[in-house]
Amino acid sequence: MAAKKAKATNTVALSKDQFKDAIVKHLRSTCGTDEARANNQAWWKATCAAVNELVFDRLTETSKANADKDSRAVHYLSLEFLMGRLTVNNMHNVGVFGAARDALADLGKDVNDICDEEPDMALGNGGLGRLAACFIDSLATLNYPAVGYGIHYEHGLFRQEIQGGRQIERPDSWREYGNPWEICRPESIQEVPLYGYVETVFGEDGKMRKVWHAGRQIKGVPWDIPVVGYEAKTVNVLRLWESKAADFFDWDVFNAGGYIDSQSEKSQAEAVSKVLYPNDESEAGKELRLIQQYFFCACSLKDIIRRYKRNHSDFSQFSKQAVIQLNDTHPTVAIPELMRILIDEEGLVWDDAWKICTETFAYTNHTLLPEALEKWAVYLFEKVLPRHLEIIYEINRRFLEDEVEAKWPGNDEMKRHLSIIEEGETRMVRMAYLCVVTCFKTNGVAAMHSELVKEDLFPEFYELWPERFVNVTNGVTPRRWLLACNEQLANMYNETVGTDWPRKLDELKGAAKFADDAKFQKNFMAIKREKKVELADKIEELCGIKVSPDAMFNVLIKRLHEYKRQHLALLHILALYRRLLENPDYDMGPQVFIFGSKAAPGYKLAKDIIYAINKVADKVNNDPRIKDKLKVVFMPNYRVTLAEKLFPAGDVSLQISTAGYEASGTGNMKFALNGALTLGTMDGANVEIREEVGDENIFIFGMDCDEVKALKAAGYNPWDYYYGNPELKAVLDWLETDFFTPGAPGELASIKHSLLEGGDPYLVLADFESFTTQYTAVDVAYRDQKKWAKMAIINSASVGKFNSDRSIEDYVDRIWKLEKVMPN
Ligand code: GL7
Repeated sequence: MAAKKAKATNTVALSKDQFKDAIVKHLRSTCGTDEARANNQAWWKATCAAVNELVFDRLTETSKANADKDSRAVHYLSLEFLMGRLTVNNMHNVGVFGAARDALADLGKDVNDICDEEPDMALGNGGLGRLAACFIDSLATLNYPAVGYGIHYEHGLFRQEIQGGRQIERPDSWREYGNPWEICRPESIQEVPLYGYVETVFGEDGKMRKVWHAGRQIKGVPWDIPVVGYEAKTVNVLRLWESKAADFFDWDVFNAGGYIDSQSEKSQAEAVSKVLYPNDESEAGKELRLIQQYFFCACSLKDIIRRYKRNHSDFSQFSKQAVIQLNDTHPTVAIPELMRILIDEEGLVWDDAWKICTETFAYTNHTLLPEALEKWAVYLFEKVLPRHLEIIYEINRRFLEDEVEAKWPGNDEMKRHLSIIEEGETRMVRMAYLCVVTCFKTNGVAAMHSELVKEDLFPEFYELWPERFVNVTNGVTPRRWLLACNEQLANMYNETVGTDWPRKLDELKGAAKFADDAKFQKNFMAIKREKKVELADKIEELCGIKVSPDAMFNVLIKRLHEYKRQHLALLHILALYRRLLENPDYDMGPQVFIFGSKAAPGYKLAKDIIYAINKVADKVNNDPRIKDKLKVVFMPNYRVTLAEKLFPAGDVSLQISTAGYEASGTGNMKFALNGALTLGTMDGANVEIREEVGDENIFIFGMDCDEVKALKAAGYNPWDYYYGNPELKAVLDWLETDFFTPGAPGELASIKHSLLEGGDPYLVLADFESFTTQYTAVDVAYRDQKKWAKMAIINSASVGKFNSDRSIEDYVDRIWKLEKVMPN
C-alpha cells in the first residue's frame, strides 16, 4: 500500500530534506527573513511557497495541455466559493503532507501551528458556496478541464463575535497581509460597461444594429487560485475578479485640486467586489448586487471567448467547446450578456445566437424557498443594463408567442403565469424562468429536491420540456472532509481497506464487515473520543465551558434559518432541562448540545434564536441541580475551519429541517462519513443517506413532505399543539418569563410569538413531540456503546455515494459531456 502511494506521487513530490531546503530558501528569498527571526506567519508563507513550486508547474502544464488539445471545458459560474483554508488540503493533494510535516518538525515547528496562520477564504455563505469548492476539487482530481469563476471579494462572510449572548458582525479581512495562493493576472484584465442607453443604428447595408453607449466602465482584474487535484496531474484554476476603476486616476480633477472627487470614482468601482452579501437563501435586491452579478459574468464570458478565439475564427464550435454551469440564478445575467456579445459585437443573427446560448448554459437550482428565487425590478435593469433588458424582452416574446402558444393555444392566463416578466405594481424579471427557458438542463441537488423542482416549482416548464430536468445529488470531497480533517480515522481506513478510498469512497464499504468486530469497534470509538477531546479543548478555549468527552455530542451546525429549525432543538433542550429539574433522577445519559451558526445581519428572528441559545446555555451550564447531565454550547464564528473540528467529533448529526425545505444539505454527508448518526427528517439528502445506511442506522422523525403539504392544506393551527402538549406549552411559556434573562422578561418571547401568533410557518410545534420521542430512542441507543459503535461504523462505511467525485461524474454524464485531458 505504501509503495502504491509512493508510486502515484514520487515523480514530483519532494522528500523531507528537499522540502526543508525549500522552506529555508523561501524564508529568505520570498519572506525576506531567516530561521532565527521568522514568525509563524513567515513560516507559513515559506511553506506555501515550497508547495507552490510543485503546484505552479502543474498549473502551467494543465493549461498548456488544455490549449493544445482544444478540449471542451466546463465553466462553473458561482457568486460564492467557500474555500476555507488551502494549505493542508493542497499538501495532501499534491502528496507532500508527510514530507512537509516532518520537514517542519526538523526545523522545530509544528505543522498545525504553522497552518493555523492561514485565514479562512470565506467567499461564500453556506452550503451552496461550499459545494462549489468541493466541486472544483473533484473536477481537478478527476482531470476534467474546468474553470471556476467568481468574485474576489475584499471581505468575505463577516466574522461573528458573541457579546452578551448576541451576534455582532465584524468585517472579515482574509487577505490583509497577502495570500500566497493567489496570482494576479494583469494580462487578462477585462473592461465592463454599465448604465447608459441603447441606440438603434442602421449600417450601410441597411441592417439595423443596436449600440449600447455605456455610462461607465469598470475594470475586472483576475486573481487565479490554483485548484490542485488529489494525486492527479491536473491543477485547474479558480479565477476571481476584482473590480477597479477603469481610469485609475482622474488627473485633471486631481490637478485642479479635487483629490476627493478623483477618489470617488475609484471607490465606487472598487465597491463592486468589496463585500460578499451575507444573505443566505434570501434575495438581496440591491443595485450593487445586480452589478456584482453582471460584473463577474461579463468578465468571465469575455475570458471564455478570448480563450475560444485562440483556436477558432467563428462561433460554430462554441457550444462544443464550452459549457457554462450557472450555480443557482445568481449568474443568470450571463445569458443576455452572451446574446448581446454574439449579436451586437460578433454580428450573429438572433436565431444563431440563441441556438448557441441554449446549447451552452445549464442551471442548478439549489432552493425552493420563494424568498430565495431571485427577481429583479425591470426599472433597475433598465437603468443598469438597458440592452440586456431589451434582450430579455425578446427572449420572453419568442418564448410566449412560439412555445407557450403552441402548447396552450390562446391561453393568456398561462402566458401571464409563465412570463419571464412578472406583471404587477413593480414589474420584475424572474431570473429562474429565464434560466429554465434558456438552459438545456436544469438540475436539482438531491433526488427528492429534483422531484419537487419538477412538480412544484416548474410544473408547466416540465410539461413543455421533460427531458431538460435531471437530478444530480450533491456530494462532498473526502479529501477535506475525512483525509485532512480526521487523520486518525483516515489512517485506520488505510489499514483496513487500503489507500484508494480518498478517490473511490465506495471502498470504505470494506470496513462494514468489521462493524461487529469488538476490536475494530474499540479502535473506531477511541478515535471518536480523541476527536471529542480535541473539540472539548476548543470549546473550553473559545467559550470557557467544560464539557465531558464521554457525554453524547449532539451537533447542529449550519446557517441560522427558521426552516432549519434550530429553535426546535432549543425547545427540546428546554424540555430536557425541565425534566431534570422536576426529577433529578430523570433517566438520561449526559448530553452536550453544540451549535454553530451565523445569522444574516438583517434577520431579526434568527439573531433572537442565537441569543436564546446563549441565554439558555448560561443557565443550564451553571445549574448545579442537574449535575452536568446537560450542557449547551454555542461556538462563535462557525466557518469551514471550525467545521473541520466539529464534523469528526459529532455523535449525533442534527438535520431537522421541515420536510420539503432543505434542498439537499451537505453537512449531513460530512457527519455520516465521520461516523455520526443522523437524527433527521425525511428531507433533502437525508432521504438518500437513509437508503445507503439502512433504516436501522438512522433516526428519522417528524412529518414527511406529503404530510407537511397536507397539514398546510388542511389549515395548520399551532395552538392545537400548544394546548395539546403540556410540556410544549410549559417550555414555550418559559421563554416569556425572565428565568433565562433575569430582570428582563420577554427578551426571548419573539420565538414563542413566531410559533403561535406568527403561525409557525415551518411546523416546529407539529414536529416537536415526534422529535423529543425519537431523541429518547437516540439516548437509549447511545448508552449501548457496542450497538452505537456498530451503527456509527456502518454509517461511515456506507456513504461512498456522497463523494463529490460521484456528483461530478453525474454532471459530466448527464450534462457536461467532458473528456479527461491530463493523464493520471
Ligand atoms: C442551498 C441549500 O439550502 C442546501 O440544502 C444545499 O445543500 C446547498 C447546495 O446545493 O444549496 N441552497 C441555497 O441557496 N443555499 C444552500 O446552502 C445557500
